[in-house]
Order: sequence, then structure tokens, then C-alpha cells
Amino acid sequence: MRILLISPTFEEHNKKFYDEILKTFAINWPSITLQYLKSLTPKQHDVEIVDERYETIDFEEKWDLVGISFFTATAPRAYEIADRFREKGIKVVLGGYHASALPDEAKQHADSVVIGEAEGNWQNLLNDLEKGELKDFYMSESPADIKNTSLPNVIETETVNSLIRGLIKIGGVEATRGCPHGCEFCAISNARFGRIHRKKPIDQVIKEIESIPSKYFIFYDASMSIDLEYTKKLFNKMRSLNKKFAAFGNTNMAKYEEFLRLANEAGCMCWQIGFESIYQKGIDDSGKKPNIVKEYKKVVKKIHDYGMGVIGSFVFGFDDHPKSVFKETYDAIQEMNIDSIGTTILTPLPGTRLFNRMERENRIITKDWRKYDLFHVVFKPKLMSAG
Ligand code: B12
Repeated sequence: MRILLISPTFEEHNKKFYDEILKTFAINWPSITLQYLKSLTPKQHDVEIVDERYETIDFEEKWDLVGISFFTATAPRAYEIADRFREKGIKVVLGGYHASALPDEAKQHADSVVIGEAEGNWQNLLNDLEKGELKDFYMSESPADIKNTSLPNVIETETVNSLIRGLIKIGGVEATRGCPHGCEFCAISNARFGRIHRKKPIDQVIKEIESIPSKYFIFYDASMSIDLEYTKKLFNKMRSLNKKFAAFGNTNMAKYEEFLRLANEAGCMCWQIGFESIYQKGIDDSGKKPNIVKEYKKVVKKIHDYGMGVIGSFVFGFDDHPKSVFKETYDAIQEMNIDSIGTTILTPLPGTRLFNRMERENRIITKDWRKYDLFHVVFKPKLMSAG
């Protein structure tokens, strides 16, 4: 079969937009999801990938199947693409975070929806399609075993990267999947089997890293400081690779000096840490156990002591956030001496406990999924106004 896999982007984004943005912005995180799906696809099928951030979809081509992977914010665009292909009689399958959270909504735009992880489901779906027995939904009864998954085709990342001038080329690697913390707002741990932390064999991760053509890459794992022993073994083996990377981690890592030393020796340049808030109550209510606000400054210092930078993520709109939170957070960030920050607005993503609570409390203002990009207020905050 001829299969087209698509990663849609926001409607206003297109190649021209990227050309503009790259005049000031030089790093682009590659999408590994579709390469991953391609590597799961039995070899008798031809698979092409379109990343709409910098490529254009050819709606005139003939495909036996179109698969689309999307998030909540890109759902409207994904549905538009799906509808166009289906009008031509081409079968469409939808998957990813949003389709898994709201499969009935997704099904209105698809012949089939994969709920949760692709491993196993994708292969079964292709078999069924060939037999003319495509089912409406595919869903695994157990968490995917990521031990035996094959390598993403990193060469293709390189090809795509080379389409964009001025880009610093980086790769993406998934060593572990899931996060046991189960924070109320998190799309990862609230996903099906998302709280089950799974690890790839270290030698396999090393091979994946070695196959990345560029020197730089990012670990896409929810957090590399969940199973410290696993990560230490991985970092130990990475020391000879001569690569540089960034990773997500939790504040707990600052207590473990050997962990930090090995991270630095493995080539870690910086940690992206979800500090989330400078008020302890909202953090405790969300269930983010590793975060102790009064230790934030010490955490940053410790990571700096071992030669690595800190990118801190902060979220605005928790129920204990008054209007003064913006100024107070700004002051706290100065005090913490963080190298770089990312700020977003608390967003009740479908599938999360936060979304369910906001629905129960009648606080969702809009279900225009375009606005669920973490930069719009889509619910009524408790101690602030929305507009
Ligand atoms: C890398 C990444 C990005 C990259 C690349 C995005 C891309 N298009 O691939 C960048 C930086 C561009 C990005 C941007 C955004 N991201 Co992002 N990103 C991630 C990250 C860190 C890793 C994703 C990944 O590659 N995982 C590894 C692969 C193998 O797993 P996977 O994608 O989950 O796919 C598996 C299944 O979901 C399933 N599957 C997925 N799609 C499909 C499709 C089909 C057909 C099938 C059968 C199966 C299937 O199969 C796979 C294997 O089991 C995740 C966090 C995480 N750890 O998951 C957040 C995450 C996916 N991002 C998220 C968000 C919110 C965004 C933004 C909207 C935020 C923003 N404003 O910046 C934008 C969207 C921009 C855009 N137009 O795409 C949320 C999504 C939640 C949601 N419900 O929307 C996540 C979960 C982060 C979070 N904690 O909330 N992101």
C-alpha cells in the first residue's frame, strides 16, 4: 500500500512562516513520531512523511491510506486535512494525544482512530485494511513494550532539516516513555498507560544516539530523573559519544551529585525543568511531588555547579495565582539565576484530570481547540479574570 503520514501544523504556519521565523530563530525540534510509525510499518508498504511545519501536502496524489498525528491545538487543521482526503475516497486514520483523548470526536473525521500507542495497533490496522476489515477504533489492552521498537529513520530527519536554511540541526531521542507522577495538568501521565514508566535497553538507546548525524539532540522523555539508576547507566555509556544534548528533568536530581556529574560528562548542556509555579499550594494540589518551591534556588545552583544550564518552565493560572503572580514570578526568576525561561498559560488539555475538573466546575470558556496552544486562556481562572 502507499501510505502518507502527516504531522499538521497551526493553520497560519506554512513554509513561508518558517522562512521568516528562521531569520531570528535557529533551532527546530524534529518530529520523530512519524518516523517512528514508519519504522513500525511492514516493509512491503511505501511510506511518505509530510511535516506541515515546512512541507506542503499534495492533495492530488493517490494514497491507499493517510495517517495523521496531531495534538489538541492542531486538531482543527488535522480534521480539515482528513476531510479533504476522505472526500476523495482515501481512507484516513487519526492518532496521537488529542485523538486518543477524544476518539469519538476524531472518528467523525476518520475511517479509523488509534487510541493510545501505535505499537501493535498500527500493524493490526494495516492488516485489517488490506483484508478490507478496517475497524473503527484500535486500542491496546496493555502498555506497549518499547524494548523492541526499531530505530527512527534519522536520515530522514536530516533530509527534512536540510530543507530549512539556517537551521541548527538536532535530533530527537526517546529513551523512556511515561511518567509516574500523574500531575493533574499533564497530557503525558494522563494518557492511556502514561503513568507506566518504560525504559529502552541502554545499548539500543546508544545505537539511536550514534545514528543521529548531528552533534546535538534532545531527549524527548517526560523526565530523565524518574529512574536515576537507569539514567546514570545510560549517561555513563554516553561519555564516549561526543554528543551534546538537552533533556527534561525534575528538581529531585539536584540531590544526587553523581547523577549531575555523569550528566555533564555525557554531554548534557542544559536541563529543562518544570518549576511550574512559585506557590507551593497549587503545585501540591496538582500532584507534582518533586517540586519544593523553597529549594528552587538551590536546585539551579547545584546544576550550575556541575556545568549545566537550566531552562525553567513556569505556568500561570493555577487556582492559587492572584494577579500579582506575574511580577512575583519575574522577581523569583531573577533571584533563582535561571539561564532561560519558558512561560505558558495553564491549559486543561482534553484527557487530563484538569480538563475533567474544569468541566465539572463549569469553567471551560471555549472548546476552540486552536486556542489550546498554551498561549490562550481557555478556562475561568479562580483569582484572576480571563481577558
Ligand atoms: C517533540 C515534541 C514537540 C516538537 C515536535 C512536534 C511534532 N510535531 O512532532 C515541537 C517542539 C515542535 C512541539 C510543539 C508543540 N507541542 Co509538543 N511535544 C513534544 C514531546 C516532547 C515529544 C513527542 C514525541 O516525539 N514523543 C515520542 C513519540 C514516539 O511518541 P508520540 O508522539 O506520543 O507518539 C506515540 C503515540 O502517541 C502514537 N501516535 C501518535 N501519533 C499517531 C498517529 C497515528 C496515525 C497513530 C496510529 C499513532 C500515533 O504512536 C506513537 C508511538 O506509540 C511531547 C512530550 C512527550 N514526551 O510526549 C510534547 C507534547 C506532545 N507537545 C505538546 C504540545 C501542547 C505542543 C504545542 C501545542 C505546544 C506549544 N505551544 O509549543 C506545540 C504544537 C506545535 C505543532 N504545530 O506541532 C503536548 C501535547 C498535548 C496535547 N493534548 O495537545 C505534549 C504531550 C507535551 C505536554 N506535556 O503537554 N512538540
